[in-house]
Formats: sequence, C-alpha cells, structure tokens
Amino acid sequence: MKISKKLQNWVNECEALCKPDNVHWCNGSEEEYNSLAKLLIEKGTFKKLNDSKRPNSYYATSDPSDVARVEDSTYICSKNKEDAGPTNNWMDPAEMKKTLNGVFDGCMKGRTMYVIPFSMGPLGSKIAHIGIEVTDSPYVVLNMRIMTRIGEKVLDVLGDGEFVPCLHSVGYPLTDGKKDVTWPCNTTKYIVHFPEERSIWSYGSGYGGNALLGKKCFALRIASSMAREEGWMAEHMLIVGITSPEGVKKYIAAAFPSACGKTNLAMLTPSIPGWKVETVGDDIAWMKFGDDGRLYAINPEYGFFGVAPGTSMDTNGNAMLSMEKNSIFTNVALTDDGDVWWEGMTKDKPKHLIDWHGKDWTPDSATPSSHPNSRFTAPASQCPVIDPDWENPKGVPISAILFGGRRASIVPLVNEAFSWQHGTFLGSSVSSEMTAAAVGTVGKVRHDPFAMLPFCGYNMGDYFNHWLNIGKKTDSKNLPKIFYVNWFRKDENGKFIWPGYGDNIRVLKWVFERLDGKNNFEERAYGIIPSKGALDVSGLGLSETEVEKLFAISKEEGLAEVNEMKDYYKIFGDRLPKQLNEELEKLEERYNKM
Ligand code: TSX
Ligand code: MN
Repeated sequence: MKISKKLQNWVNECEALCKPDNVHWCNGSEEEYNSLAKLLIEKGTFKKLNDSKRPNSYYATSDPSDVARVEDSTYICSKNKEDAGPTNNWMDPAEMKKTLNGVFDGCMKGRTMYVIPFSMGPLGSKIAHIGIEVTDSPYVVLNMRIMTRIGEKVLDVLGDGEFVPCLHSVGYPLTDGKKDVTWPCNTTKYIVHFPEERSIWSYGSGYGGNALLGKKCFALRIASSMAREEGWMAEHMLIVGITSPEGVKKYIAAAFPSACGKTNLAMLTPSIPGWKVETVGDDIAWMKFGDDGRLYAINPEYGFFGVAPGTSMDTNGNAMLSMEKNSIFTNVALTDDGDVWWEGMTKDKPKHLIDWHGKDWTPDSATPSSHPNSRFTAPASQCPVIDPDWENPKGVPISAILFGGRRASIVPLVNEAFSWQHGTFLGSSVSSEMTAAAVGTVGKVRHDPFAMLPFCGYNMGDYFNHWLNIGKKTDSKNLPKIFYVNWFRKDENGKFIWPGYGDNIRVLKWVFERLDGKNNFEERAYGIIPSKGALDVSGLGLSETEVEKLFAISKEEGLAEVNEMKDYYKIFGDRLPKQLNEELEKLEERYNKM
C-alpha cells in the first residue's frame, strides 16, 4: 500500500494518543470484510442472518443508550464563536483539543485501531473528496465499506494529496482485564468538527452518523464549510432522474427534514404510466458548476443507511429489494427463521420475534419490536432503479431543487419560487412537524432551514448568503428552478388529503412540465402553482374542492406565517442576508393585497 508521509504521520499520532494493541490498515477486500464479520460474530455483536433468506447479511443491536445522533454533544469548533452561528454548539478549538486529548488518551487500549481510507464520491471524480477514518470499531469498518468506497484503491488516488482526518473511538478501552461488551460505547460523547483545519473527532458512540464519519460529519458539516470557501454546494438532498413518457430525462434534487420520506421519494415507483424515476442518491448531494454553467451533482455515498420502520414493499419496494443481500441491520427485530422484521414491513405481524432488546416479542407486547430509528445498511448498487449515471464522475445536471416539510395545514402541496432569491427564502423557511420518531413535542413545528439545521458546519446566516451567491455565479437560465412541496396536508377531519408515495409523481410531472416552460401555472401570493387542471389527479377521486384545499392559504394564515418567520429570523442577527428580509416583506405585501 502506498502511504504518504503526511498520512503515516497522522496515523502515528493517533496511535500514540489512543494506544491501541494493534493497527490494521483496511484494504477494502471481501476477505477483510468476511473476517471482520466473523470477529464480530465471535464477540456477539453480529448474528449472521439466514443465508437462504438474506444472503451475506448481518444483524446487530446497539446499547439501548446509543441509538441516534447526539445533537447536544455535536460541536463546530471554529476560531470565532460567531462563525459557528446560533444553530450550532461551539467551543474554542484549543480548549476542545485539550478535552479531546484527555478523553482519547489510551481510549483504544486492548483494541485494534483500524485505518479506513475512503472516498466520498466516485474515485477520481473532480467533485469527490477523500477522508481517512481511524476507528476502534470493526462494526464501523463494515458499515463504511457499504456506505463509502474504501481501501487500497483510495490510497492510490490520494497519493500525497489532501484528506480529511476523521478520528473515531467508541470510548471503551479494555484496560486491567476489563471484559468487552457486544456494543461498546461511553456515556460521555463528543462529535466535534474543526472546519478551519478540516478535521473530525468523534468519541463515545458507535451508532450511525456519530460513527460513520463520512456521512453527516464529513459530507455535510465539513463539506458545507469547504463548499462555501470554494464556491460549490454540499446539501442534505436526494437526487433522482425523472424520465417522461416521451423519453426526456431531467434530474432533480430535494431537501427534506427527517421523517418526511426522503428515501421513499428517492426510489419512488410512479403510479402513472410512462414515467420513470431512477435513484442517484437518497441523502446527500455535492454540486459544482460544470463548464456549461449548470450545476452538476454527485451522490458522495456508496450505500443507503435508511430508517427501517415503515419501509415495506408498498411504501418503498426498491429499498426492500436493495437490502435483499449483502446488508447490515441494526436495532430491528429478529424472526424465528433468522431474518429481520420491523413495524410496517408487513401487514400481518409475526407471531413471535426477538426484539431489539433481545427479548421475546409478540403482537401483544406493549413496545415496538424495533427501535424507531433502527436502520438498514445496503449497497446503492443493489437498488433496482439505480440511475445509470449514479457513478458518473462528472455528476448529473440538476434542473430543479425541491424543498419540503411535514405540515398538516397552511403549506401547499407544491409551489414554485418566483426567482432564485425567492427560492433561497423558501429554503430558509423549511419547517416540519415532529413525529414520534424524533425527540420533542409531537406535532410541534420545528424550523429546519434547507433541512440543514443539524448539518451546517458554519453560521447558518452565512449559509443563506452562500446560497444567494451561488445564484449570482451563473446565468439565471442555467440555475435549477426551486419548488416547495408538502405531501402531508390534512383536512378538517385530520385525514391526509394527498395520497403521497407513488402518486407524488403527479407533482413531479407538473414540476417537469414547468421546467419545459409549459404554460400550466397561476400565481398566488406565496408562489407559482398549477393552473386548474394542470396537476394530473386523474383516477385519484379527489374533488375540485379537495384539490383547492391542497393549495389554499388565507390572508390571515399567510400573515401569521410571515410574523412567525420574522420572529425566527431574529436569531440570525446581522448575519441574516438583507435579501431574505426583502423577500419576507414582499410576501407580506402580497398577502396584504389579498
Ligand atoms: O414517505 C412518504 N411519502 C413520500 C413518498 C415518496 N410518507 C411516509 C412518511 C414517513 C417516512 C408519506 N406519508 C407520504 C409520502 O408522500 N404521505 C404520507 C401521508 C399518508 C399516509 C398514508 C396514506 C396517505 C398519505 N394512505 C392511506 O391513508 C391509505
Ligand atoms: Mn439525512
């Protein structure tokens, strides 16, 4: 293996600090994967699933306290507090380094330290970037091999080039004969980002975004900061290709807060004939301008780390087929025949399961069999509708950007922004009602601008400004058009008006036709919507009144939203771009004229 001096020096530093018993450089081979899986089975972390049901797949359950990202322990350590902004935790970098050097000292005693070279994005793509994760968790190594491109081939591309150092420990040294546990972790947790030196330190958790550092930590928090400096975009967005019955193909990207069904939209099975949806990515988009002045997007990831509960052949058949083999399941339930199950997978519940706590479970049990944030890790290449260009190093040209949230009232099914600046305003206004799956009060509206609230690596006000600047970097005809969607509007009886899921293609069809400049729209105070009859609702059995309900915002409701936004914007102080206040004032004026 070709290892640069810089890389060897950093790994040596990690070794000197963490004091592992061994160091293992991951080559990314299948043999390595299999032998680490075998090790995890011996440790009791993994169970192998029934090979005739789900070939080459594994089952793990975490410590019950280590089940989700820990936002309270997530830090952006820029030199100035203001550069982390009002939506991030901040600590002085030097002070934080002192703390981290303390907790990492000897944290890998009795363990092996794994060195994982990984590429976010197709190897050698100009849009891709390389990271090195050093971790004491073999579970992390195996998940990283599905979620990113890892191993020797990455070092070949890296040469002595730049990489993002990502140090991770579960924080459970095996000192003085201490026995290992099936899911080592620590009650003390730190997920720390140093955007100015572009490095990541993660301590105490082995779960998901806390531990698979290529995903939220690198591809969103550090990358968003890199993107701002270098004039590109790192966004919390799915990417799909849509082909019309005429055979015309366009790509769109879409940002939604959690619990809005991003993965479902990314793999949508259209309900109307002739339309095709293909997946480029389900979580993150990196976008750069091409020579033609258009934005090109890559999916920096290599797999899906999706929420299991609610995923079924009905809600997302393509996700179900993606995880038929070569997958890892965490915190779901185990069936008696050695397969997995979770709430919502099938209409009929199994008569008996082992739940994610390792206890017997029956349909009469008081608690769900799977944790609400339980996950599947599956190779993107196994998705039946993976886009032919999903690994194109140039990326795919983006024609439209969708924002969305979960709102029971007020927010319309779909509306188009009047301009890039208005679209940036819409992105800043993204908000979603909490579901039971997230902590917080159920039904409470939480602002999640651009769906980036927990993922922006710098001041959110500066991030808004970066969006406005991107809009000035190219001819406006080259910019994606911006839309806002809401699949979750309810009627006065609390029933969802819009059928959602595969029928969302009807909204995408209108978007597609708008991109072609079709005269299928009318203007409302809040934006551009389908003119009467332009939204294809054929066969849905929706009355004209019900369709109108999907778009109705009264003057009073609109003005109340405006006032709420005025309040919200206050937290950004003088970092809020004046253009966004202008958009808010123009919106208020339009409502006042109603
Ligand atoms: O993912 C969802 N999408 C996007 C699909 C491409 N969900 C699930 C959200 C939790 C992850 C949805 N839920 C969607 C949706 O469009 N819409 C709804 C709300 C809804 C739920 C059930 C029905 C209709 C709408 N169906 C019946 O009641 C029969
Ligand atoms: Mn996400």
